Amino acid sequence: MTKEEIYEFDLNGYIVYRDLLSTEDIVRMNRIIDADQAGKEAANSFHFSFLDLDPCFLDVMAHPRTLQIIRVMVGDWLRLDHAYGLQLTQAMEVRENLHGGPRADQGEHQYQWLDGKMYNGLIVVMYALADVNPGNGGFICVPGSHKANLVHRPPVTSHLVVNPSLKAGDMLVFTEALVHGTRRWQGDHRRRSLLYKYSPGYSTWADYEGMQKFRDMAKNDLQRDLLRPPRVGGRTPLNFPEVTP
Ligand SMILES: O=C(O)CCC(=O)C(=O)O
Repeated sequence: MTKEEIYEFDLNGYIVYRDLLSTEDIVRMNRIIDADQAGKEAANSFHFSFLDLDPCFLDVMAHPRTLQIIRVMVGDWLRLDHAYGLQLTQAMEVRENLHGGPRADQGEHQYQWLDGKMYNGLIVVMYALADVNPGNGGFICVPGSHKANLVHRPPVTSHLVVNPSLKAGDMLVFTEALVHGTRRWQGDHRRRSLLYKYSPGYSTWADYEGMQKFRDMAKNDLQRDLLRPPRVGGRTPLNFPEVTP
């Protein structure tokens, strides 16, 4: 991360990177998900699972540019905690809400600096597979709330709440220590996002047992290491891949 990017993430608790996924990737992933959901209840469900639908989704988990960024946030032992997709249409009911915030979930949601280094708990990498235009709804947050000194969740309609716009292929990264949530979808098209949630190597938010099956699908050491169970003793850092321009 550049100094400017670190400043932005520190200030707001989230940051958007543009064009992380190519148009071909977006079309392909949407086709795979559509095919999986065709005729199923999942097509109308807010949450969906996708990680085992195609090897391309584990490739995205290990995206070199993404890992380079979240390494700064989570450290050299980072691991994939869990992943799921979110989709919304105007017709879908969604419980509008704000949740998370500093020290939430037994203190797991955390944001701290020590000796010039950033420390985070669960970090969310959200790839947009469809545009989010101004006022569309979907992901919302209270910028800066990851550093708030009071426990408070304003109403979703508060002037403190923002709804970041995204183009398909953009990536929004946020800390779960940020107060964040969802608003009803107002767009004419369907919202669809893939959420990859990464933890420091010593911790887990989700039940690790649910992640074990994905490890068998990993096709290289990096993917296997990203899917390791949490541990401290004797742990080796990830072997981070080169980022090619
Ligand atoms: O993107 C959204 O609508 C909400 C995501 C969220 O609440 C979460 O990742 O915890």
